[in-house]
Amino acid sequence: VPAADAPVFGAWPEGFLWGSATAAAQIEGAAHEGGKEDSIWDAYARVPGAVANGDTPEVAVDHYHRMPEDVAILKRLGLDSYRFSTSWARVKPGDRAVNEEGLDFYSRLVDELLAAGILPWLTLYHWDLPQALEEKGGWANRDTAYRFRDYAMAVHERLGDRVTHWTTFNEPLCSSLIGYVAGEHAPGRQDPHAGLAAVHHQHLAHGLATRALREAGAEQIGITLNLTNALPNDPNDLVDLEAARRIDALWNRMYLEPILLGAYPVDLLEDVADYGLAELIEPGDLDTIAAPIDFLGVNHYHDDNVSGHPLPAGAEQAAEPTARPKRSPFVGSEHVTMPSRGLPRTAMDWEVNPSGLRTLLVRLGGEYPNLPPLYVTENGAAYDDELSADGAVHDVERTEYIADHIAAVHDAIRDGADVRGYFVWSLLDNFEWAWGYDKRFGIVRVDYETQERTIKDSGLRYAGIVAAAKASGIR
Ligand code: GBH
Repeated sequence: VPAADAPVFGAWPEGFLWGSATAAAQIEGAAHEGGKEDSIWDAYARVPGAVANGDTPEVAVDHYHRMPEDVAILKRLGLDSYRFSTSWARVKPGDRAVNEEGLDFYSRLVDELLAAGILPWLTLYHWDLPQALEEKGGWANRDTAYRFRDYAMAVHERLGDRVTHWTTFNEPLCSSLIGYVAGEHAPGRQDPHAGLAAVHHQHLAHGLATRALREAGAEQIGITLNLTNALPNDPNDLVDLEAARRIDALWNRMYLEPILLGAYPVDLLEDVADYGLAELIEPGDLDTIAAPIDFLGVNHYHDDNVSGHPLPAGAEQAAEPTARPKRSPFVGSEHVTMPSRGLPRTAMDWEVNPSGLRTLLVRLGGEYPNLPPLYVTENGAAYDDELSADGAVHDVERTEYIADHIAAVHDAIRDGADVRGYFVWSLLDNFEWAWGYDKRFGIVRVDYETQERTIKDSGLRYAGIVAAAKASGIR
């Protein structure tokens, strides 16, 4: 595959990990096979109007049945690592006994990856809680954190002899505030108290699982956060500066500080004082949450341009994926708006600004002296691409997006950021949550009728960048 003309932006650090990422509910399908029961996404997708076009994760891209073919694609692309998630509802359906048949699937996947020379990078929670646990209160129920630790241990017991890299949560912000407050993701609740309870209980679950995994001998343990640069729309406007502070507190520091410093930010606790976060913290919780981690995963797609003023009349609003009413996910800061900066946008309406990734990666090291090594665990773009008559997918914009962001990562490393790897989101077109199959993020196209896979130009270019980077010598 490698293209000789790919830019490499100079040499890369020794051992820099190149990969691609997916998530169980977005690709596996087989939603009710092999002993798997409903996750909250299976249940939520059945709510009329919840997901665009009434799409569901029932079949997705049939990865459950096509796993060897998908691993062969990773190998063909020359990637070092594959970031995937295990489905809790497949491993412990209804949170009952362990479903060995579910674990068998992940065991085969891990073996297939290792045989292909690809490092498995396993995420335990990418948003698909067993529906049976949601019916007991879901993440708003503190007990769910202890159930998560049990599930993590069940996966480790079966795969711990072969999997070295463990991620507890993917983007807990989304599965708490977007799922329990905005109601735009499963379970579709719109309750700020429940949302902040979900935040704290996911934190606790992360800490409990981190400790238990450590004791069980897991080598590398971390968490993936979706971090953003919260930029004041007008840096000279105090109202915009205050709004940006609030979003930085809620989006970034609400996660970074309990995990890295063992405390919630004081300003955040004030911003959300009406919603009971402080009251949920039990003695010892913050110590548990601050259990040392070996790496921090950073998912970054776009910056957030933040204002405390209403949007100008007639400003174009981002399209809504679904027919359901959506609440603001900005708990305690519901007045905040995100005006356009007039930059180019992807099909998600997200602004493209590669230098934001560089800024973010460099800034984190400056703000947190005990920051562990960073991995960009997701970065990528949705565009409406099509299969051409020549049988290829000429996704020029995605190709540029990926190359420009890789260049930004290289710049960040040159500026001193300790970044050890980069994973493109996503290996395959897939179930894009509330957007269903409308938005394509893959570097490999999937025909949803035939399930045929076609490596897009962006995938070929990425493979070329990886090959050239590896040949470029060591920084
Ligand atoms: C990631 O999250 C996911 O991990 C992945 O599963 C998904 O497919 C991929 O990105 C592409 O969407 O509340 O209106 O301010 C998405 C990143 C960042 C999207 C925060 C929603 C907040 C929107 N998310 N963003 S809003």
